[in-house]
Amino acid sequence: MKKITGWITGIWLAAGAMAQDHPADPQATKETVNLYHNLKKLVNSGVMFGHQDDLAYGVGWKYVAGKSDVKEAAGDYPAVYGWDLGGLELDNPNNLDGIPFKKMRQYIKEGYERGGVITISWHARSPLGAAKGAWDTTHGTVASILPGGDHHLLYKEWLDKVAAFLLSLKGSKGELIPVLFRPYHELTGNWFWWCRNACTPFEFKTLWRFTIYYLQQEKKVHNLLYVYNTAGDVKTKEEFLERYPDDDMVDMVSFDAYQYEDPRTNDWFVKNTSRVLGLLVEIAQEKNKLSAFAETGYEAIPYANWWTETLLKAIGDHKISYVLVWRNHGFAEWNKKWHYYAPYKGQTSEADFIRFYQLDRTLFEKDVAAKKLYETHTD
Ligand code: BMA
Repeated sequence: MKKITGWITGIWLAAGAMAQDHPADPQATKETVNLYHNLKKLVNSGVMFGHQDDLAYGVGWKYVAGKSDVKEAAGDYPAVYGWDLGGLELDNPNNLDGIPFKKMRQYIKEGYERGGVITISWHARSPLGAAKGAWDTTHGTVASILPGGDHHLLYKEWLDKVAAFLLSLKGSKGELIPVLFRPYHELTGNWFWWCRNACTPFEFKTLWRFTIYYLQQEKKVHNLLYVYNTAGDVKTKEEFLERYPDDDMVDMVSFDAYQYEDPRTNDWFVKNTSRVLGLLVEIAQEKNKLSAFAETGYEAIPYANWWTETLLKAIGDHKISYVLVWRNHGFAEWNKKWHYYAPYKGQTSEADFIRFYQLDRTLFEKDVAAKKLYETHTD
């Protein structure tokens, strides 16, 4: 415990003199700083649409150059591309959903070069080696990887691999690709080893602060904007912020929430999302941070008007940077159900998705490419 306190004090003091309107990382690369400022402005133009694993596969296809279910349905790529590093920590060649990291790096580069935005989450396996991977809630797991813990060295090795991957993401001029990094997501849930029921607020904050400190200061990773992400059922601002690692290590606040019930008979999703977005946007304003609805979707989108009748209503007038829907896996053998969240050509909700796409307020890749988010703008 002594070690932790000493270390935290050091970081706290080092971070004290942070400038107000700048990414949390004082040494963020030029492109990362530009992205941060441009995203601050972009909320006045609209909400970016994002999709997990968009370029890697979709319903009925895998690894086809240039292909995207979103593009085939709407005519443009998503503005935000989500990817996940789960498995990288184990030296696996593929991530937890089967995407080779080599291909992922290439897709990230493609999306970035076209002007899109990259976000990365990390379903890291339990460091205790639990069979359920990230989905394990054994108490003490987080404590075991903090400074002074039994698995601290292992955790640093994991971060070395994460750092190496993040530093390998480069644009054509050799510049590092900025990433909205969203580790330890859904932290207020009760399903991952870093969730609320598996560690104390102090342990969580220390996990976050150590992780960011290590990537930034020890590994010199300066192409990240840090995204804090809760589950979707937070009741109050205090609850949302109970485990918040502090302003000097967060750039964006966000939450995840999915549609489960039929939206025609159950309005929970619209009401709840709108309520939590209200809290989120207030917090973002108070703290001068960005905000996002970082994961959502209605599995297999069985309701034809879900995009404009449900999702759009849920977002309402809230000014957030993006909304991202989860991956288009296709048919899931594990529960014999279709598992996808974006429409593909011919899917039930395609026509409504096109209406959603055509709105001025929704931003897809061409819209954001025109804004040149990685360049400096003086206006
Ligand atoms: C879940 C499902 C899983 C997947 C996990 C991480 O929502 O899509 O199949 O492994 O996300 O991507």
